[in-house]
Amino acid sequence: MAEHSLTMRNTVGDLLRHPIGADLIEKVLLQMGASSKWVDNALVRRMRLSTLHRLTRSRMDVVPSLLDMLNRCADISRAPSGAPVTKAWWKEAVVYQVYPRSFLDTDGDGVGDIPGILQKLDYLQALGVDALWLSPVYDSPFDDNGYDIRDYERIAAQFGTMRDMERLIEELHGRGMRLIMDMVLNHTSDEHAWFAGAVNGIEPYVDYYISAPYRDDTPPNNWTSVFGGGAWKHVGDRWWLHLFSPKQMDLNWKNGRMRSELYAMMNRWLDKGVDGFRFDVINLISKTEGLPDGNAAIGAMMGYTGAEHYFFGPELQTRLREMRGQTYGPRGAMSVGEMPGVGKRANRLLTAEDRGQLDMSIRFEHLENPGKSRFDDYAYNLTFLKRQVLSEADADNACWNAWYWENHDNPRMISKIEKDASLHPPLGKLLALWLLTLRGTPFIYQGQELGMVNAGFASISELRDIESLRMYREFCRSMPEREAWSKVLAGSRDHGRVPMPWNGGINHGFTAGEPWIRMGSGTDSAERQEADASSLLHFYRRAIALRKKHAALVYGDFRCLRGHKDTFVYERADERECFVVQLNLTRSPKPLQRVGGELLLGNYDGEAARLRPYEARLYKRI
Ligand code: ISL
Repeated sequence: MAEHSLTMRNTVGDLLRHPIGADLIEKVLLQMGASSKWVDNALVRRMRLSTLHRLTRSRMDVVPSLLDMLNRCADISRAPSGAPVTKAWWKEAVVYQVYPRSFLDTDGDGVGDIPGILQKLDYLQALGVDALWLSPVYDSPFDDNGYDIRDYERIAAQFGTMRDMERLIEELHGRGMRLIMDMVLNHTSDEHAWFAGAVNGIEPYVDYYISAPYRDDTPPNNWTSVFGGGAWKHVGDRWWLHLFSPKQMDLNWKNGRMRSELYAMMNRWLDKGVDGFRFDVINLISKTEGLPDGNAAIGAMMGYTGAEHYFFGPELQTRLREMRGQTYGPRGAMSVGEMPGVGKRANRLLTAEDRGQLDMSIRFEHLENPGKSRFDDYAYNLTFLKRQVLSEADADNACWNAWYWENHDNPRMISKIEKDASLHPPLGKLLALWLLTLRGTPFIYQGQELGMVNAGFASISELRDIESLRMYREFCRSMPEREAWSKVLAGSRDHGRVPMPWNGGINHGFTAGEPWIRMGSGTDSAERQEADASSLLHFYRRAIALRKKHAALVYGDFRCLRGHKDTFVYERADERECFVVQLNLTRSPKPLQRVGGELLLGNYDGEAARLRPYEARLYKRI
């Protein structure tokens, strides 16, 4: 957009007025562990970009790439809305993510299945959740556990049949619950019929994927894969792009016929009754025209090269609008987009109600402390999470957040924060109360309600995840094996993927066969927690029930109250009721605020003069 076009003659202040520019600067400062105050300085703001370039070029040559990137962004003007919050079922819902492979196996093949989910609907209903998000169950060669789809309209045999799927939808609806399907639309498996057509030069499929002619062994550009290694695979007479594994081929969203086929497929799922979609890495679908090289310094910072050419691509918003209009929008189904790299301001462009794109997003900024990555072994400090929640709290009313602490791509949150297992029970409850009293839709990941912790893997042979295996190989090239293992162990997605512990039986009741991945360690089973009124499972039920009973906990305003820096005290209030949440974010006692009111829920028995380790309390003001 012309009014936003930036040149080297512009200033740092101009950069900060650009929504994506401001997001990126915030990200870079965080990554460097530097304070955001740095850019509040008037002198810095007045500095010309040419000067910034001269000063930083030798260490981090990013300014020209950044300008190009920002000048490619379209449709970025947004007047503040301030519109009142509209009501919607998905704002009131508590979503529960099922990772079907590891939920419950009913046929003894060691892999969870849809009949297993059907068997546990009573459990889920008793927990109080309203909607299930199902990680992919489509036909797949399972190179990336189903995020590599071979056929969008078949159910993988190991998970069951289409009839099982239809029963799941019926049973959920019969209970007043809903189903959200995971849609992986940035890429398909290389075993998808379209890709077979493409590599054989059959029209119209060649143009369904992103490719370039093969001339020699130099790939079309320097992009690397998020999972390590190059991002191009040579098949036949062409190079094909894969931002993830070499079996996950990026679709070409510039091709209208391909898009129509995707939309028609989604509409057939909606016809079956699904209530919404979780879109996998949906912000990656539009790539810079001409696929230019990525900036090396940005690549080094991100861990993979090229991201500035696709994390907020030129046609992203147009495509999201088009998809909404032609599929779920007119039917009132909900959408939540997984969007790595998208910051607060970009998120507003993509999820504000009046912009007709996505309803909510799954973002990443809160997952790691400043300067840390998932593969660093460190103790996560919860005061950072408080900062992130506060920074989202001023998002305008027409944007609705999705909040989550865990999913199938991350280690377990309790383990990231605290090594001392004796503190895990209060910590698990603090995380529950926090999540369920925020403004935004809470997403609970399976096993979180049981306080599952990291799996305690003993060696690389126990890991199954393609990302872990590829990153391990990559790390081993530049560091001793022991160090590589400790990085992979810190960040492996498999921690979140070990099976659910249902009871005290063989394989904790998950399977009668050999589980596809080893069982976790040290978590109380659902059966034992069911019998113990003081368990985390019961605590989740109570917290969910309170959220459902009191609209102020869903739609009410959020206000942070003054308190100690290591505590988080906030209010949720509407015109009828007011609640106060008080959290001790650390393992040592902290001052208690006298808030008055009735204690509705807490993670310790009785009252104490100070907040105990990870103590969490919910009061209702009278
Ligand atoms: O940000 C990341 C790497 O630095 C990753 O977390 C990545 O963006 C994220 O894993 C994307 O996740 C989704 O798409 C992947 C799939 O493997 C994940 O399971 C899925 O959630 C590719 O489809």
